[in-house]
Amino acid sequence: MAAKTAPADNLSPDEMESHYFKTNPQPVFLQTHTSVARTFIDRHVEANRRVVLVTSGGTTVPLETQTVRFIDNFSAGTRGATSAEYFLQEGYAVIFLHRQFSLLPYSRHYSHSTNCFLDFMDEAPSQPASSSLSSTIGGQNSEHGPIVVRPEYQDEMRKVLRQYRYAKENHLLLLLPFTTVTDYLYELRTLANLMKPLGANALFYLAAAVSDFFIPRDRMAEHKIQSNEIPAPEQQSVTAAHTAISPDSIYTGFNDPNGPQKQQKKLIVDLDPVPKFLHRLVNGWAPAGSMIVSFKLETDPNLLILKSEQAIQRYSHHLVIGNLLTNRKWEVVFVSRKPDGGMQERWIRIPRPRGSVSGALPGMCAGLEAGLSASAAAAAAAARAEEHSRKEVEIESVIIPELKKMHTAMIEKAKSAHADKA
Ligand code: 9Z3
Repeated sequence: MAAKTAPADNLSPDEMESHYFKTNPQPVFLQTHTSVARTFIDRHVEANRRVVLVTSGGTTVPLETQTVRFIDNFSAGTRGATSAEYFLQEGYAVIFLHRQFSLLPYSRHYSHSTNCFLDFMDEAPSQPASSSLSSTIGGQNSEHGPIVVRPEYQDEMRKVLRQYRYAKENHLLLLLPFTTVTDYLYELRTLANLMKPLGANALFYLAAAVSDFFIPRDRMAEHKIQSNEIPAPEQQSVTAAHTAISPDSIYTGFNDPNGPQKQQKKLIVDLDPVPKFLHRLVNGWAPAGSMIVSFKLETDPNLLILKSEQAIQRYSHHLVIGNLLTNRKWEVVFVSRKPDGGMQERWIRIPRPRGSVSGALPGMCAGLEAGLSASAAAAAAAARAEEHSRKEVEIESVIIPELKKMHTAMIEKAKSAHADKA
């Protein structure tokens, strides 16, 4: 039997782009994002500041237009959110294009289940009724003490809070959420085009885990996919609108005609490849002279370098940062072209955090602690405090300054080429 060909096969990157964006509708919030991003970028063009677009988190692949079910991936957005903080520290303005509800710069320290924010807080003893503090709580006299940050976390939280406020007050961080892979691609294209006036001051840091497969809109079921036959109209006590759906028109339900008859249908999902838009980003969407860094995720160590090199050869951008799922928090590899055109690789490693399996800091939320005795809970709290005071190195604290150096070299080169021409 002949293999089924995807509609976009044999198309040039330009044709693929126009086919994809013509056939898959844009996100409803694209216009609003465009207008806030334009203001943000204009401000930093004016200040001659470098701007990095950080993409972060996973993308969903909806199975229905009115989406009940979707395919997703593992990414929590740790890499992106952490990197954004280090870019801000290095003086960049950051556009943070992230999967909605994934980790955000700064709040990541307290929002995730491994660092439950409630574990950082306490209720201070109540003040005497005459004190101004207790009388102002909730606008009335209160028997309750104020909620405070526990003493052992004060220093760290103050530091995070100050950095967060600084970024916010100086308009250095723009948060733009997306959900689906198509939303992501629309946003990436729009933002890259808006960034054109930044020229060499623009940097793209593509850390989002973008799905390689999707269902094109013209093949997507409108309504929730049914797992069994919809009763015939005469037996049905639902509205006319529902009876209009014929069981034959349900896209993914399937029963093997040769197999035993079953009540429930199988769900066979037929996905197309998501066109590779890195080529279009490099050769059209992004500003001339900007720096483009993509990530390559693998699970097989034997493929990591090979696939990273392939990406550089295929898309001719500046750097691929390769990482493996299991050790991505303490080991990455920079793969790029040497000046003579050959490939080079450079490993960046940090000490593996103690007692860590996946690289996440071992933490414990109140829910988990509830079953512990008072002394065990106290010991868990003390361990948590120790963990926080022991400064774990984050690999992004090494990656980002390295990228800044490379970006600086590119900007300098662009400037001297410009001066030579003049
Ligand atoms: C990465 O490789 C990121 O480092 C991770 C970060 C997704 C592994 P977490 O969010 O994980 O911190 O949990 N991102 C890029 C993965 C990707 O989809 N790359 C594409 C590919 O490999 C190219 S852009 O084809």
